[in-house]
Amino acid sequence: MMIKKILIANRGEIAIRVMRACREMGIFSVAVYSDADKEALFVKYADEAYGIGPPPATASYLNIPKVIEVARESGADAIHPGYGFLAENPKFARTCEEEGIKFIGPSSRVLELMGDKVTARREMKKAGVPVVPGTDECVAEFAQARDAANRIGYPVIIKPSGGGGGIGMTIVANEGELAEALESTQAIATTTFGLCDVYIEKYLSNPRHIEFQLLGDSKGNAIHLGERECSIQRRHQKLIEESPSPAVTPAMRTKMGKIAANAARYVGYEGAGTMEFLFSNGRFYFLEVNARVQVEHPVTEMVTGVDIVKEQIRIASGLSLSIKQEDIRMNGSAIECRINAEDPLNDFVPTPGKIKSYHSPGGTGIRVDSGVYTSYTIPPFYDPMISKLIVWGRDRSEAIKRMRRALYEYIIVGIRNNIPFHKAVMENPRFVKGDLGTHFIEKETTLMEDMKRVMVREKPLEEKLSHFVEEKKRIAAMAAVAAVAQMHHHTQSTQ
Ligand code: MV4
Repeated sequence: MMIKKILIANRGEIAIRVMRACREMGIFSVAVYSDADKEALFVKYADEAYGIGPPPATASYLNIPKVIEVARESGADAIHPGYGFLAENPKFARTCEEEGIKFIGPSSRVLELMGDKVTARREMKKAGVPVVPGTDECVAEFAQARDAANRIGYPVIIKPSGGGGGIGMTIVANEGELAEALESTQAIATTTFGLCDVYIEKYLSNPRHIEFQLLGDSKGNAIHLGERECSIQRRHQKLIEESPSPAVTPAMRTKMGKIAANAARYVGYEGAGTMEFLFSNGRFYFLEVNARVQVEHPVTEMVTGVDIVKEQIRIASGLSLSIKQEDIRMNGSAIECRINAEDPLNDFVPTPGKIKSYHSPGGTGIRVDSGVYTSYTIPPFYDPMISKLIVWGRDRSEAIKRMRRALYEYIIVGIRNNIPFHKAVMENPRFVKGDLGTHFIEKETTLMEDMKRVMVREKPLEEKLSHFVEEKKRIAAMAAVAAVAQMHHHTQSTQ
């Protein structure tokens, strides 16, 4: 039975992304919003919208009974959770199952299996996925930890089993540091995830973060859409993602994609998901499964042409995948920059506030997924992402040049943002070479100065444009002059 009406239990750009798929499929969309999001674009985009409570997420976007109540009231037959909030919450998925509302995502059983990282590791190992050398059970006692670490070899990393995303992980260089590290990780595991269980893995230094996009349907079909490289991250927040990875050969892609899709089939995975790997010295090691649509899914859409959200909705409706593995071709190269309201020159502190003027880039090969507009105020209660700027090029080099061009067209006035950071990275020689790793930002110590140089270089633009009194004309002129300045800079730097 095709779904007719979807409640989107999320906000911002991803809510709009899902609603766009709904509109193309002839499905009605229902927004839910907190008091802080009354003026948000996704509320206006939806066919219907319902307030669900005060700004803090625990009182609104995480309020399961309230979300279910609105689904009932509006007559929605399915809920799309987006990413974050309730997206991987097995209790929420189970409530939907019990209430006869289709949860657009894997079953509560699979969410439970993948949410516990020790169980996920064990399941994936059974399914034939290479995992990092480590413990297959939770580690509770020091003696157990000592034996495991000796077997694995130092350095090791202790991780909370209930976690993911890097919170509470401790790197241990030798046995002398083990007892304290074990205690602190167990403490964080208890307070943050309500589960004191931790596990131990071999610590890989500066690996690449490479993940495979998966789709599984209710008929037992599972395919992969190639990989994304997400090595450019800071404090476990990804900032730049791309597909394909500059490190993955077609043979490696075929082999790892097959392993990942087989594992999805093995656990009965329904919906879109991601299998994360660390990639080090030419080898892949399973890390965790993200059982949701991810922020960075557009780079995969750009190179494969597959609409991942539409596939999610088809799968949830009980239809088969619309494509077969042999129909998937990786065409060209795509890069995403997350444009955040944060100050890259001041330790990336969040800078929510009013966007006074806004001009987003356009033209060939550009996609901007955003939930903002001129005069919109970014509320301080949620993550500070303004938009995702995604570009496509015939190859990585063209994609980088197009991203530079798009970043120079992008004008956000009123709040500090991380566009200077992205401009600096797009000119960084190691980034351009594709020489990436999860410690890229710490290791590239010149990025700070590079950003400042970029900003100084653009200072004259603003002065040049001060005579444009009318806001709209000023923005258009800024975009044009910025583009010219970029070309001038590029000509100089390549001569
Ligand atoms: C690792 C690792 C090295 N070796 N696991 C970070 C995010 C989470 N998904 C997994 N993470 C890591 N897991 C093994 N076996 C390196 C990271 C990692 C990291 C860990 C602690 C502090 C900062 C980090 C930054 C990047 C990657």
